[in-house]
Amino acid sequence: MKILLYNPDNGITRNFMPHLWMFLLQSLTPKEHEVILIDGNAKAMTRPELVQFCKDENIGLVGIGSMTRMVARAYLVADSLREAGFKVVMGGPHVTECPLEALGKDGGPRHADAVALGEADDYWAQIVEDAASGELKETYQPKVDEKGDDFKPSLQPYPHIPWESLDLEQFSLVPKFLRPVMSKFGEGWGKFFVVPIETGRGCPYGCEFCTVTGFFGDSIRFRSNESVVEELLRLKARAKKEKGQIAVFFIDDNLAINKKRLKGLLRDMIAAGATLPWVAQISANLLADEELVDLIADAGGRWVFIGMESIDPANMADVNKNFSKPENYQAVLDGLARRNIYAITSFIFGMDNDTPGVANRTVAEIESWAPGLPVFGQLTPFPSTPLYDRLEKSGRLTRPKHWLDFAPFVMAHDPLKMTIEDAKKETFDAWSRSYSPERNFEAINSIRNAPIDTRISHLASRLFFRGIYFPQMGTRAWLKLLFDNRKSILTLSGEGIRTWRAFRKRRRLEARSVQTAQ
Ligand code: B12
Ligand code: SF4
Repeated sequence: MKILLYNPDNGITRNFMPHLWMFLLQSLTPKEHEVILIDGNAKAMTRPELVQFCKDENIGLVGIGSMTRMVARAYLVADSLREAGFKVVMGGPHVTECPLEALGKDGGPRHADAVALGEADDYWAQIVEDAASGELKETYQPKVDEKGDDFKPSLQPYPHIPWESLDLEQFSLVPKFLRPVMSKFGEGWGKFFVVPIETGRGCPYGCEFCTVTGFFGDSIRFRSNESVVEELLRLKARAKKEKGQIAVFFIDDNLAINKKRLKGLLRDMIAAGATLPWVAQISANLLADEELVDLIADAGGRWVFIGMESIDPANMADVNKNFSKPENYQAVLDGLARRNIYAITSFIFGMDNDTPGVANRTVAEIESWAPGLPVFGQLTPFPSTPLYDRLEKSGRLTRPKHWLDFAPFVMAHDPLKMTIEDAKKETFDAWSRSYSPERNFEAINSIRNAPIDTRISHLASRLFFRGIYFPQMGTRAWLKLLFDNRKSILTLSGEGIRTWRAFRKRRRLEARSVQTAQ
């Protein structure tokens, strides 16, 4: 049987990083079946095109995964496929939280033939076998222990994802026409992929707005260091072979949740030379450890994603996140910047203690820190979170099923000290001020003593990162962005070319002096 695993597009950006679940389930599929992956963020297809594709390929089962934010799109795709007679199974965080919705058992239309709840690693093969024999059941979920808790996959052993041979073409971030030229730069930039790797699952912190503790559980499971190192080495070999670059996104919710384990892993990575450039999510409270930050730098860590949420301690307490202290943020970022590591700092507006002007106050504070990539969202009640329950009980939800009429940057509940409209304006203000061409130039200038490649990567990340949240899909949007930021780009390009020429000259002289010595 041929299986299509499909991820809906997020309507904002075309390409960034593939979703791990697709590769994982592909690796866990019994060998007699063939799996095709399509990520709508990388390969845009209309619904009729997708239906035609499934007909042409004679697809026997379609698996669709989705976050809450894209679920309305996922349902539309599933509806079209089911109308054309294809069997659809849906999985991922949203359907786990709202299975009745996907199955049409909450009064709405049905979108999926089957739902896969929670972590599907241990039962995916069963779904495939049932579909192949025409006996697909309605609900699949992990086995439970005597207390009724899900058995969680141990991650040891971890499936072999064949990164060395997978077709990653749809995910390359370098446009085709630039590849021949780019492959000549440095060690080669002919292709650039960001690849998701997990080293563990679970988070015990239980922040009020987050689905992770409920979904993955509060006990943490880790892969063995050897299996992570082995996967990294395969990726590194592929990058070298293809004269391209591969960066890794460690998608663990808190890579340093067990500092001793992480230090061990980083030491093993360094010893094995498994040091690709990487980004990871780590909470601020765990980054005060100098030894850990040194190891992160030595092991290839370039960016750390930190859920800072708010600069107001009262807000942090409201969402059960006061283990993360705003007064320590500056020191943490300075410690990272000293090692040429920068942070993606994530903030949430519309929290209960926020008032109009929160964007200006927050951005002013951010601008006084080492530069990073700030991202701004709004407090969103995802289903099955403690936040959702609290707001529902207090009658504050204005759009209880906000995902069915998804509206970017429009809150689904009334904040206490501002309006929904205020929160939208604050969010836009924060984004525009933080990524204006002037601010980009200022940020790059503030790290003028850092190596040129760090500064180029910082600017490129600023230009790219905005596109995860704001539409930046077409060539026109990109050209405009490049034109607006020409001052930063020209300054760095000039310096980059001079450095490259000096490097080539040095190499030629070295080669000549070796020849003379012989
Ligand atoms: C990496 C990541 C991202 C990446 C992008 C996704 C990518 N390309 O991988 C980035 C950083 C861009 C991102 C952004 C956002 N993210 Co995010 N992200 C994650 C993260 C950390 C890891 C995802 C992952 O790969 N997990 C590991 C895999 C193995 O788990 P999984 O995806 O759940 O898959 C398993 C099962 O769910 C199941 N499964 C999944 N799909 C399917 C499909 C089928 C058919 C089947 C059978 C089974 C199945 O099988 C898998 C194996 O067990 C998760 C948290 C987490 N730990 O999962 C949050 C998470 C998915 N993100 C979340 C959110 C809210 C966001 C944002 C909206 C945040 C914001 N406020 O801006 C943005 C959206 C931006 C956008 N425009 O899309 C929430 C989603 C909650 C929800 N109910 O939807 C999560 C759960 C984190 C949280 N704090 O709650 N994210
Ligand atoms: S926000 Fe981060 S730290 Fe808090 S529960 Fe979620 S994953 Fe854990």
